[in-house]
Amino acid sequence: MTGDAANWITAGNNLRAAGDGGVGIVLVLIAEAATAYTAGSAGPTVDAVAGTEGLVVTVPTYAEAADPAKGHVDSVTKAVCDTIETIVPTPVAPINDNDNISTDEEDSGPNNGDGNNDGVKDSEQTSVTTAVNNVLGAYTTTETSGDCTQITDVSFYAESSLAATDPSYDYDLGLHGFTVECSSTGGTVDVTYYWDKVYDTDDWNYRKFNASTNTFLDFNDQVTYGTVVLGESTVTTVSYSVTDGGEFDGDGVANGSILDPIGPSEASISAPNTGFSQTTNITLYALLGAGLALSTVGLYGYKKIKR
Ligand SMILES: [Ca+2]
Ligand SMILES: [Ca+2]
Ligand SMILES: [Ca+2]
Ligand SMILES: [Ca+2]
Repeated sequence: MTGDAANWITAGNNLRAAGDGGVGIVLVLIAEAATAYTAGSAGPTVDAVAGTEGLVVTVPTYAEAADPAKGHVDSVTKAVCDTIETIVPTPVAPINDNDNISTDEEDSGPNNGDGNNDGVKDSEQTSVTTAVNNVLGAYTTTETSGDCTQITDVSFYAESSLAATDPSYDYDLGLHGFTVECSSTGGTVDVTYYWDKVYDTDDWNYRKFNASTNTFLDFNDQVTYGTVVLGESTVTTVSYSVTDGGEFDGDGVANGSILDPIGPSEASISAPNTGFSQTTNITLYALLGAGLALSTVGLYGYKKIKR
């Protein structure tokens, strides 16, 4: 401060007290201006334009205000940038939730892109993924919680596309699956899968495909069915848990990641696999029929010969 300290204090305090907040105004006072301001000049009311966020730097001379070594230039530059950000917010870059489903696809899903109805767009949630189930031709949503909440992929499979098919069960609605990363090895994920509409689950029998052994496991006693209202529609949900490295982890290893192909099945129309395929059975019936016809003809011929 120089001998004009009182002027500086008055000017600075007036500026700080001015305005109603909100937008920051940056002012640099130099001695002459401060003196003029407090000398009774009615002048424009700088108070009116200086917000409470305003930066007031008081220096005795222009030279000092401009002297980089004094740091005023840096502080004013920073304040200007902060002010500009306040006035013109930086566009928010789309959040990459790393679930391998585009923001556009998730935002196009049911309930305005909030397929699990938690008030947050699924495109902004690593733990929630809405995607087109290409077996159904409809959107479905996968929601994870617990130890594993970074979904890295979701997939949908026709049974015929798997490395093995289930001999005793059919999966008319396909299977749904995901890969999720866990916060620790051996973690457990709690999953809720949101179907596209309400289904009659009475005959459903959820089974799990283990990709490491190419076998299907009965999973129905592990799942809980429910319904949820999504906007104007109601959908079936299925909830269950899977532990990394456990029996139902599709990759079969405790490695901090869970693989989960699963789906509702119904028992095949044909009898459980006995070694005969359905085609074989039909052929067998045809042969039996032919045999019956032959024996009738034989019997008739026998009778004819005898007569
Ligand atoms: Ca996404
Ligand atoms: Ca959501
Ligand atoms: Ca997401
Ligand atoms: Ca695993």
